[in-house]
Amino acid sequence: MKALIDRYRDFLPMTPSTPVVSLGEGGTPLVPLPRLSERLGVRVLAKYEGMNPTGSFKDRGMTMAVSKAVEEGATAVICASTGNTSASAAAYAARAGLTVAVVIPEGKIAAGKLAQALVHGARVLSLDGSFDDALRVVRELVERHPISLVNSLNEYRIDGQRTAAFEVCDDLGDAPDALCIPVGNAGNISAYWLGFQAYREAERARRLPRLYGFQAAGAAPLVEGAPVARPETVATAIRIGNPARGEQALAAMRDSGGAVAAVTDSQILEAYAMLAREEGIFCEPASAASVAGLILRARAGDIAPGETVVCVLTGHGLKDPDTAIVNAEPVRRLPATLDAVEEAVFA
Ligand code: AN7
Repeated sequence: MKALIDRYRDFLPMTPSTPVVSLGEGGTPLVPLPRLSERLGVRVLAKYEGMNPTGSFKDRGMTMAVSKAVEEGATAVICASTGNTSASAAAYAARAGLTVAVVIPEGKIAAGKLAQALVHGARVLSLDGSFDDALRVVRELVERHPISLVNSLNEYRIDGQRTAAFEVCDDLGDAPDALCIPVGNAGNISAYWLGFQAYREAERARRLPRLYGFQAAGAAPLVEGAPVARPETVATAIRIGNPARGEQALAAMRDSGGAVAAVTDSQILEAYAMLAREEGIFCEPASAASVAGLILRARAGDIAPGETVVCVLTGHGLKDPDTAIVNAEPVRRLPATLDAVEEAVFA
């Protein structure tokens, strides 16, 4: 295992005394999507971030943030989270021997993510409020106590998450024409943009991609131009009404020649089911917003025929088994007889 930090050490703010807290993150596959590519007349690839150790892209930033927290002498870390950050923080804190508390919005975190935070021994605090309320509280708390905040406000998180852009360029030999990505708190899209820029400056890529960010229609503050007080979407990972890095993300999209747009829950679930059934890829609903968004962009003529587009599938489908089951055909119950099974299989 080569730690992500060691693979891209030249691009990261490591010192000789920074410990490497790693679970084997990064190195995720760039999977071609042949059926979708054919349908859209575009070369589409998925950056399958669900293949990270805790099942989401958060591990790229968490390996950096927790390594730096240890270097700086922290004994505890905390985050607000819609689920994936808490799962990742819990795992990396366990690995480093740190105490961890995670603050989540009541009832709105997917079952797999909650299980992860609990199994790794995090103190899980569920607030009667939204993610935005949780983030506000933890930001105030870390002002008062020597505890390290590992939300994407933490610059080390962003430093680490830039490595996804490096990997995309390394795999393709250059940056793609466009990158489609879900946007919640807007850290990841900001990190990709910084990553693509750093790689071009280092002459490891020749060009920059257009960045297209997608929010869920019920939680689309960057599209509406104002915070959303009560965000709602089936894509609970991006159920965020006041993104901390909203301005930075808008600038990235604008400067890259891309744009931000909203996708409805039904468009998200359609893309989610299509990826699973036609491409064999199980991602969580928030991740499918990137593909739902690409379909909109391609139909609007924003993607030229033959262009190479990378969709970031930010988290694994197993994170949210309830959404998978509720939106699929029901399981058929049968008596334990050959006749019944034969009839059901071949019907
Ligand atoms: C699967 O875990 O904000 O725009 O607290 O879990 O960088 O926030 C998760 C975000 C996309 C959005 N896809 O990324 C959290 C959290 C998945 C996510 C996003 C998240 P950002």
